[in-house]
Formats: sequence, C-alpha cells, structure tokens
Amino acid sequence: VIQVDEQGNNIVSSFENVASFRQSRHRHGTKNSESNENENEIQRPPPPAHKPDIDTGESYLPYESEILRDLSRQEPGLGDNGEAAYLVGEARIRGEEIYKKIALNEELSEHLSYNRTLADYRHPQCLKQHYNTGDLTASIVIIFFNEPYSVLLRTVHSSINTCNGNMLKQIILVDDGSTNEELHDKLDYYIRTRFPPGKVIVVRLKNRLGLIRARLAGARVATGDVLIFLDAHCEANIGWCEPLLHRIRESRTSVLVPIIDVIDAQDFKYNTNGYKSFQVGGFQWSGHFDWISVSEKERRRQQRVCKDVDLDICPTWSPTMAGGLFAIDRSYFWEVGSYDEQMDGWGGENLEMSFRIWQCGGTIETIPCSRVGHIFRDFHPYKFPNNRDTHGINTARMALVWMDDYINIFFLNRPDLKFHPDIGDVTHRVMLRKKLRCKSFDWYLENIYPEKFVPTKNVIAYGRVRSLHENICLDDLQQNNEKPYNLGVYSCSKDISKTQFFSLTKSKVLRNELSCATVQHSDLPPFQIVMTSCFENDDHNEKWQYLGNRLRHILTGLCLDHRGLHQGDYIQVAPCDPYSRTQSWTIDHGDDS
Ligand code: LR7
Ligand code: MN
Repeated sequence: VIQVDEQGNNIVSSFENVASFRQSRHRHGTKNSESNENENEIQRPPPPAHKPDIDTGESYLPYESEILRDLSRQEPGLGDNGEAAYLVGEARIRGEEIYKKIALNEELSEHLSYNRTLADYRHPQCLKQHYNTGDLTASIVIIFFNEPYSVLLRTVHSSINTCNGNMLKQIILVDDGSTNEELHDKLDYYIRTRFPPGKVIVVRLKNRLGLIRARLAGARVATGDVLIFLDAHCEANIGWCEPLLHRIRESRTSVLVPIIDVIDAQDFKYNTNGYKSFQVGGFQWSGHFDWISVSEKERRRQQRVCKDVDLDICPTWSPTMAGGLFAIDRSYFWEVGSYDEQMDGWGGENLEMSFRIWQCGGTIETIPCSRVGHIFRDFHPYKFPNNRDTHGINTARMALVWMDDYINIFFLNRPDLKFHPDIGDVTHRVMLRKKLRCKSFDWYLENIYPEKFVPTKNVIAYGRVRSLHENICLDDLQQNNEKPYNLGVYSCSKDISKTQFFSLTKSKVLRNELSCATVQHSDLPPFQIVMTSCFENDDHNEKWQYLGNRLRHILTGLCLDHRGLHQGDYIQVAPCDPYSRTQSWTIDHGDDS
C-alpha cells in the first residue's frame, strides 16, 4: 500500500505489512489454542459506561463484536504488577514475528488487560506528601502514528485509572495520519462506547504531519490548565498526576518530567532502577539526547531549596528532557514559543524546547514522585517523511537559533548537516528568541550544565589526531557509547567528524566528548589505550604531554604509536623513539579559546 503525503511524495509505511497481517488474522478467524475462544468461557467486558448515542446497526455491530472478541482474548492477571508475561505455542510465534516487524510484541499486548496493574514503585516518602493541586485541571495529549491499537488503549486506560478525579479534564488523541485501519472507526467506536462523553477526544490529521505538528494540533484543542504530553505506548503509575500539578501550581514556568521507567517491548516487564536513583537529561554535541547523572552542584542546590522534603524526592533540575513525556502550564506553553512548526517528522524538538525553556527563564525538572512507564523500541517501526534525516535537520534548525557560536561544535560533529538544503529559514524563531529576551547558550552551559565538556575550550589542541606521515587518524571506531573501550585508528575522514574528534586539554588530558584516554599497562609494551570515564583514574593515567609531534603518556613514559596498524585496529603506546615516523602526530586546531 502506498500513501501520498502532503508534498505528493510516496511514503510506504512499514506498518502496512503489520496492518494486513493483523487483518488477515482477524478475517480468517485463525483459532489459537491459548486464548479462550470457547463461547462459554468468553469473559464479558463490563457494560459500557455510556451507551453509544448513534448506533446505526451498520457500524455498531461489527465493531462491538470485534471489541468483545479483543476483550475475550485478554487473560486476567497476566502481566499484573508490571511483571513480565509470556505466551506459549502459536501465540508466542506470532509474538516473535510481529516483534521483528515493529520492535514490539503486539501479540502479547493483546493478551494483557488494558487495565493491568503496576506495582507502586514510588519512593516511600511520596506517599506521605500532601499535594495541593487546587482546581487545576490537565489535558493529556497523546499523539500516534500507526501505533498498535491495544498499546494505545492501554496508555489511555492507565492514564485515566491513575490520574483521577476532577484533575483529568480530557485526553486528546492526535492521529498523525495513521493508515492502520483499526485506529480509525473501531477506535472511535471504542471511545464512544467505553468512556464518558468528552473524556477522550480524537483529533485526526488528514496527512502525516510529524510528531511536532501533531502535538501542536492537540495542544490547540486542549482546555485543561496544564498540558501533559505522552507517547502512545506508555503506562502511567499510581499517583503520577498530583505531584505534577502541585509543582506547576507552585511554579508556573517549571516544565516537568516524570521518572521514565522502561517497559520491555518483548515481555512488557515494567523495569525501574529502584526508587532512589534516576537520571536526568543531557545532550551530545552531535545534537543527540542522552541520560546523565544528577550533578553534585544540583545536589547542593536541592539541599538549599528542599528543606521540608526528603532530598530524594526533591524536584531535580534537568539540563534537557527526552521530549515525549512532560507537563507544562498550557498558557506558558504558548507564551514560551510552543514548538518550531517547521520541524518535520521526528526528532530534535526535545533539545529545542529544553534549551529554549532554560534560556528564556523557565526550568526543566524531574519530579521523582511521578513515574510513567514507556515502551522503548529497538528501532522505529515507521519510515521518516521522504526518507529524510528529520532528526538531523530539525536539530540543525534548533542549533541555528539557540546555540550561538557553539553551533560550530555541533557542525564539527555533524559536517553532513552544515549545508543541508532542507534546514530552511529560522528567522521567526530568532525573532521569538529576541522577543522573549532569552539568555545566551554560554549562560546556559555555565549555569545549568557546567559539567558539560566543551571540546574547544581550555584546550591546547582539538580536532583529528592525525599521523604526520600516513593517512591514519585516531578513531573511536563508533564505540563512543560504550565504556570503557579500546581506542582505534582509521583512515582520516574528510572533515573532523564525531568519531575522530579529540581534544588535548590544558590539564593535559587527551579525550573526546565522553571519555578520557588511559593506558592499560601490564607487563611489556606495546600497551593499548582504553577510553574510560574521565577523572576517575588515580596516578595521572589520563595525562599526556604533546611535544615535538609526540604524544607521550606521562605515567608510563611511552609514546602513541601506530606502527604496523591498519584501519580498524586498536592504537598502542610503545617506547618513545625520536626517529620513529609512526609516533609523529598532528592535531587539527591549536588553542582558540
Ligand atoms: O511521524 C510521526 N508521528 C507521530 O505522531 C512519528 C511519531 N509519532 C508519534 C509516535 O506514534 C509516538 O507516540 O510520536 C510519538 C513519539 O515517537 P516514538 O515513540 O517513535 O519516539 P521515541 O520514544 O523513540 O523518541 C523520543 O524522542 C522523540 C524525538 O522527536 C520524541 O520526543 C518522543 O516523544 C521521545 N520519547 C520519549 O521521550 C520517551 C522516553 C524515551 C527516551 C529517551
Ligand atoms: Mn516513544
């Protein structure tokens, strides 16, 4: 099946296969041995809370019977308490098949109740808090593009089950042009018959506009005081709403993130790291989000401001956010520039919003008493519009508006984006920044993320570390996210790029963005170079001297040497030899700070 987007280009959704797979399964009514399809054992769903207002026999009956059938396949108690669940026999095989296609075990999801329970993973102190949310209400906005129907419904049910009372004004589902049939009339019918009128609203976009514009469409129709955004594959945990509304009532410009727990895409186990430890958001200079630990500086700030509550549950400043799950005062959302509407597809909007919030006077905080599970998938089950790197393009737009001169570091990591024709014009966002009188990126780094390493600051040299005589450069061999790892060599890239970007700091540390070069010494050289967490090594293992083109490791007195190595090999240190051609190195740029 081919779908045409707003520019008239064809997009073939990988989900089409899934849709037809599912439909044929339903049409042919394949019996499976695990679910109780015996008439007598069909578990009847509770009667609809509200009778459908229009039940023209034509659309009513087929959907009603399909929904009853769906409910009859759910196994009561399965996956309760957020425990892992398993299928057997043919269902297990179907689960594995669908998992390969969409990185999520949709078959298993269909066997789990929409209302399965989760254990209460909150810090015990949370239960003692008295939250004052006044009469604040929330609108939950859930956007989806071809998400599995049962997973989406579980997101809706779990939100309603846990965000109770008058607090939850409405749930707004935004369909970003899904082609999966089940998400159309059947979903509408389910909502009409299973939820009180007006509680769950569906907004349908004619074409796929991308998640940024889908969120905007949802926010436009929302009427609650607070907007809470969720991905379409979440399960909210007990009591997650109160602490969010309470904090926004206290501080209108605080943008809040729950602790995001990991729901396993294969067995639906709800995983937590225990209630004490959680991470906050950081970023990499390539424009990617990453998770970082809470800094010492932030711990000290919390000690100053959180006198009345246990520090473990104190709102925790976060330099960035992941982007999918957050709460924000609705009027503040619009005041502070909502989103960059020209961002297409997926990606980049989270760092854009993060930098904007901080630079323009707000805060981003993790609220430890609020926990929501999210299904993390190994790959995207959908293609990006026009097969473009929308994450890269959107991130470049962000960088042009918010990063000032630091954009150079971004482009050093992403030379591919420097002259990308699709980045477009950002004038209106620059005007927004002026209008809001936002602070500089320099201010942001210094005050909000001082522990972030800036590869061009306080350095003796930075760039590619190149052999003086051969086309060989130090290279992380794409192991950057693993730690520790062996440093390698590769033929030099045309420009500086992420894997060949190193700095030699004024404190004599040879490093890249995330780790520092140390020598793993044992009996006899040559020894290999291991990239490890910085400043955790005693005895100066991280220190290097750069003299007369030689990179000499101070602790061992050995020199960086690529003798006999080919691209892809691990680099070594060997006894220094002033005549060696394989020990001569040059680094692209000298000090420019
Ligand atoms: O074209 C699209 N239209 C959509 O409506 C593409 C996606 N979507 C929907 C999709 O159905 C889903 O509900 O948008 C939502 C997010 O897409 P995912 O779940 O494929 O994204 P993700 O969880 O891999 O990515 C994270 O980063 C994104 C950057 O654009 C978004 O901000 C996601 O919301 C965000 N998810 C989270 O922050 C959850 C925590 C994960 C982490 C880290
Ligand atoms: Mn997601």
